Amino acid sequence: MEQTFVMVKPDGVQRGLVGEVVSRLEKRGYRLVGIKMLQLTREMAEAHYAEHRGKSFYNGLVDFICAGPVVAMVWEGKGVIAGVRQLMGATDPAQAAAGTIRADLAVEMGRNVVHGADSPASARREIALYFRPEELVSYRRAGEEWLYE
Ligand code: D4T
Repeated sequence: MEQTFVMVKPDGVQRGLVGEVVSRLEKRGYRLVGIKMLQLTREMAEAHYAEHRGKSFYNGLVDFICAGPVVAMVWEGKGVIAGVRQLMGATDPAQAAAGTIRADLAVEMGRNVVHGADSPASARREIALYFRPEELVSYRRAGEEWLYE
């Protein structure tokens, strides 16, 4: 089954939105297979956002993601990478579709509550950055026969 990496960013943790984010993914039917709270070091943040190094917003982004604890998660499900991106909405909350996490819970791009991997390669890279294989569990959620045809 496809897996993706999701993070509740420091703003989401401080604003008490961890449960809300988890709840939206759970209700869609995705399976939570790994979760941990951690304080990112600068080194981890730079590895996470390596693709943005050199961009104007990079330093602010690294400062922000290290500004408080985050919740890192691995979610599993059919089409979960694209599905989570859809539930999150556009990077800029002002452009995000109504009903998405970012449209409903955020105002500005630099405080957009949640991160989700944007491709299978990013998902693999990010999962490996935050989790050892033995930290992920394999199980089936009750009622999956009512979710999948
Ligand atoms: P993340 O990676 O946080 O899930 O966001 P996206 O995948 O939706 O968007 P991204 O990689 O393009 O941006 C990463 C992160 O940088 C912030 N950002 C982005 C910013 O502060 N200013 C900007 O101009 C851009 C493009 C927001 C998300």
